[in-house]
Amino acid sequence: MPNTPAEQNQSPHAVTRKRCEELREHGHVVLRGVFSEQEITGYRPAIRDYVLAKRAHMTAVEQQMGASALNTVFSLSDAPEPVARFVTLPRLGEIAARLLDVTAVRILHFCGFFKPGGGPATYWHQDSTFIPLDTDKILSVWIPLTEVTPRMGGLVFARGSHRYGPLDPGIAVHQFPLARNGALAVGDVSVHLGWTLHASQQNSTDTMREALAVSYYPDGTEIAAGRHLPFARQLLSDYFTGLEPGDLAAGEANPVVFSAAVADSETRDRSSKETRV
Ligand SMILES: O=C(O)CCC(=O)C(=O)O
Repeated sequence: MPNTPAEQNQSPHAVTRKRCEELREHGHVVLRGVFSEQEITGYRPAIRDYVLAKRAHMTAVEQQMGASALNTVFSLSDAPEPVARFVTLPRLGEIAARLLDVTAVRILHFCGFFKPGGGPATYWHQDSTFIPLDTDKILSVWIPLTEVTPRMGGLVFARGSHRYGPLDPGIAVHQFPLARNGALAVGDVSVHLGWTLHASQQNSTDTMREALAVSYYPDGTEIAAGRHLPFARQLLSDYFTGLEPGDLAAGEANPVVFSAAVADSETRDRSSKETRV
């Protein structure tokens, strides 16, 4: 997927060692200023049109909540070019790789979470319960397309819950301190791990809360056996078509979006060209 040289060369300055430790300890972290306001504003119309078209396939209840487990497939194969370019940005991939402490990541999937004004809370869940991959290293970057104020249905996390694998949400939600993101400015992102128990709050404003989440896993991960929840089955058929448990999760819908080896060799090429000039 072509990215402009400026986008490829952006360094994920927001990922400091402190932020990595925070993610490891809490299971979620906010990164400020990953994008400029101008960048998000530039991508927003294309993302918005795409997500709104996908919303038409949701039930009325799902539309109100701003999420669907089964009725919407977001795919690089039908995403318009600016949307595909945004979700495959190496900058986001590098953030995911650094936070997961791996050398290369693939996109798992991406999803629009548009919660209209008055929309209800989204139920507590752990993303990894729905993901048919043999790894605990799943990470989602939740990217607001507009400012999100605390009353607009921000994410809320059961802090530290990622350390315990699958949990019963109804019980576990009372066993961990709850942490809310608070206000996010345009350009900030919220990151959580696959096992972090989380929900989103009611949108008690009259403004649509617009967000896009992109999820990643380490290159080299295999398809897992034995997790058969409906959403996991849908992920298998829509995103890992034809792959079986034990196969490398490396289909066309899941490109490598960041590889440290490729980034290093590009940096070497650039500096040798500069030396020659
Ligand atoms: O944005 C929301 O309302 C829910 C998002 C979510 O559950 C996720 O990003 O995993």
